[in-house]
Amino acid sequence: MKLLVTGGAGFIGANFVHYTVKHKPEHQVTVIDKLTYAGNPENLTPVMDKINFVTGDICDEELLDKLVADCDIVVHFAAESHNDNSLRNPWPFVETNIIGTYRILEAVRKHGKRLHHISTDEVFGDLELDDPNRFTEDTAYNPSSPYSSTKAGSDHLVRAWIRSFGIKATISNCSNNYGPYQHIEKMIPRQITNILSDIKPKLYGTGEQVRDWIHVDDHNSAVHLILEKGKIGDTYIVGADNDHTNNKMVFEMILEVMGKPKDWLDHVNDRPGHDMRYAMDSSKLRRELGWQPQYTDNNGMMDGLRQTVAWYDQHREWWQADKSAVEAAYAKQGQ
Ligand code: NAD
Ligand code: TDX
Repeated sequence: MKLLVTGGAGFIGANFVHYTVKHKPEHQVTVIDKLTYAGNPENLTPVMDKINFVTGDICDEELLDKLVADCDIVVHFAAESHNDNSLRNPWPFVETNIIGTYRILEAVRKHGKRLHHISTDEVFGDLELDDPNRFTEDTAYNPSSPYSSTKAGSDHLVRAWIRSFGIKATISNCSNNYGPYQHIEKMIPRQITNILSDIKPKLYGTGEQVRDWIHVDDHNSAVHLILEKGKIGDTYIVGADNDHTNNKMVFEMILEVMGKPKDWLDHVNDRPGHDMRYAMDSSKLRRELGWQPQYTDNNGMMDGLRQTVAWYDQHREWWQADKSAVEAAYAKQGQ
């Protein structure tokens, strides 16, 4: 199969390309990536001789038409992905997440190609801390931030193109990912690189918010399974049952793995509109497609974190040049 991977120079996309080259070498991979601040071609250096890399924008109709015509499946990761940035400047989120997805839908419709659309748990909004429910494929959409509302918009476009035009598409909504190559603006790599730089971790607000964490390789094994066995038109929830408060993640997990005292952190301003809790019920994916995550429960999460800490420790040249600018942008918000 010829895969066109959008956003393949970003965190999850690059890990997907590595995973594909290693575990599914029968596929030919072309990446299209605009190389925004979040995209780094060095993320693909180890596999660059095995793939085709195109620098370009998914909003570029002509380029997309040519690339989609020449592939079998589009795997669509490209997005503006960070909530805090969407609060500072929402426009790139509207442009890439909504208009970009529209361009992809029109190209796959024209050329009759398969699409897998990567989305997020955030489209469902949030749960109360004491709510026993988890998000399922049937949960109503209720996004909170400019980021999550543009991702929700993109999911609605995909669903409408499936129903109205009969395109061959699937959608997955995944929980919070962690692992190598994640931009240091995000929670886990921000705290790891803070500690490696002798800066205290920064916890928003009370730290009571809950996130459901998944190792990026578990997300990508799910994506491959959906590409192989997913039912056209269906949505799949992806989550590894690792929901923890941010307090626990910082106090008991990151600080412990990195050998620092439990109270070595700063409480900083909260995120406006901060979602309280995400929790995912991935039983459909497990039951229908036989998916099993590798990094589950507390032990799995701690193993994944240790590997991730080691990766950032061993790849300081990958993040050090960006660190002061990322922290300066946060400092302006009191974060
Ligand atoms: P990322 O920000 O690390 O990477 C995004 C990539 O897309 C970058 O390489 C960037 O250059 C590229 N890109 C941005 N705009 C583009 C455009 N107009 N044209 C072409 N390329 C463009 O994001 P990520 O964390 O790897 O997320 C990938 C996808 O997974 C996104 O769709 C995101 O919504 C979704 N997702 C992320 C998480 C998470 O925890 N990170 C969880 C669930 C779903
Ligand atoms: O410095 C921080 N301190 C802190 O307490 C940062 C950066 C975050 N946080 C909190 C905010 C969230 O409750 O940690 C939690 C996780 O924050 P992020 O890493 O920014 O992730 P989140 O906003 O939950 O969104 C992520 O998961 C869903 C991804 O960025 C999205 O792309 C994905 O869709």
